[in-house]
Amino acid sequence: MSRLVVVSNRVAVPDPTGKGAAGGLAVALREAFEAYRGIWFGWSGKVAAQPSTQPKIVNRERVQYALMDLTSLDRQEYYNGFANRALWPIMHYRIGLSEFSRADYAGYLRVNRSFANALAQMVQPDDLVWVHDYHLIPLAAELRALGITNRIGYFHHIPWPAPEVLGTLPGSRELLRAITDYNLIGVQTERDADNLRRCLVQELGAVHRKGDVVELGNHQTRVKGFPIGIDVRGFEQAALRSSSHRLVRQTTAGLGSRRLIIGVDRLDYSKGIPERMESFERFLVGNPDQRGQVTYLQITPTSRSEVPEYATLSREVNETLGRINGSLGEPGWVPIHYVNSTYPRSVLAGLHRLSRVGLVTPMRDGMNLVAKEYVAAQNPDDPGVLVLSKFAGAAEQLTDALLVNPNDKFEVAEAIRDALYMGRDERIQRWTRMMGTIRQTDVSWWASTFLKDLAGGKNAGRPRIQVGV
Ligand code: GDG
Repeated sequence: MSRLVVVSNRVAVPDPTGKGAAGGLAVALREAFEAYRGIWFGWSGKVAAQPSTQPKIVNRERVQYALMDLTSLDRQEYYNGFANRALWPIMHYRIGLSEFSRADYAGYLRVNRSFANALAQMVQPDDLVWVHDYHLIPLAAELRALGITNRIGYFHHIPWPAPEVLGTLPGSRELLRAITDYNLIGVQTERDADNLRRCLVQELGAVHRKGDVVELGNHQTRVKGFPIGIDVRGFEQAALRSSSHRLVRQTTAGLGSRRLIIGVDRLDYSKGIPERMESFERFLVGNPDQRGQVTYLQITPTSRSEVPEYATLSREVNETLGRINGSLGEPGWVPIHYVNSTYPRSVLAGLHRLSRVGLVTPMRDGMNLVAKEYVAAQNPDDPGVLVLSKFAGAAEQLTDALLVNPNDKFEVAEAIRDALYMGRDERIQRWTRMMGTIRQTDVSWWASTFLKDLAGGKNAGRPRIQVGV
């Protein structure tokens, strides 16, 4: 049977006690390793004086974790630089925030090449290789240059923008050429798939054949939507058990008769946190009877703090928060509670279940797992209402949420009001339909669908056109 070789920027090695907060991708890929033996290869998260030429191996059950150290220059150029300051903003349609530097781009290519050199020595002829996310777009091209002919798949977790947007990034044509070295490219939504196919056609002169097939010169690749899911049962159970958790009990007691509105997001400008706070402000201004009746809790672990745009965002959020709480708060009532800590998954699930409204209003998002987690955590007899940005990938599936344009504060404020006033029957109907979708397309469905497609695809090796195809 084929082995599975997963490659991602960071590798989640389980701690030996089996505890530890597992992120979405870690859960997804561990499920994939239930069906396959294999290797998980990537950055250890450590910085060393010399870059690794060979990975450090950690064996845990069926999986071999292969960990590469980076130098601080690698981290600066590849990770903080090209991946997070140039690619991330462009992919989220924020051309003005994208900081391109030739040195960073060279560092990005250098790390991809050094990963490929180390990985090529470990890959066996029948292995299925599955590469994750925007840090590693050129990896397949580097592996092909070393003679690796295995099936290689890529999953892009963040949005893929329209050609007019991607085209503003220097080096984007080279990235597009490199991405065609994958046999199968997975994106979150049909909109992303359409954008990527249009990029390949418009920028490289590729031809879009039937369905998901794109042909460039003498080879073909496939671009297809595979909406990522969550561990639905795990989240449901965590939410059910959570009421006894100290933090959840304290929050319940502190709320009294007030209703809770919740937001959970990494501190990232794509998530629309200051914009969301201003929408909540608009709601309070337009509905003075609701002052003192609702509390908005925003949980926001800090992220990428070495990237300057994130420090700016942090200041902006704090200023917005201070202004709103200062102008609308009253003795005994703070409208917005803002916390930067990271909570265990069980606590998050419990807080979601307590909340009458889940506010998920990113300016752009690949999928947004929090939207699905909010739905999964609800009490089926008295579920809360999801207010969801139409620019989150999740909006393609969760059409029973209250869909909003996060740029329109009046529209979001109105949706908050509608959510708070929605009757129980309608809440149950909407929730039941969303939960059905979430269950059908959970995380194991996602991983197994992608891998089946990659393993069963016609064109093995460098995706060349086969005679007669
Ligand atoms: C990228 C794409 C795509 C958050 N705070 C805490 C915590 N979290 C967890 C959430 C959720 C995860 O982090 C965040 O996932 P998202 O999907 O919302 O967003 P990104 O981190 O930007 O992820 C995104 C995703 O990849 C998967 O493909 O959906 O579009 O941008 O699971 O619950 N978890 C814990 N404590 C916290 O305080 N334990």
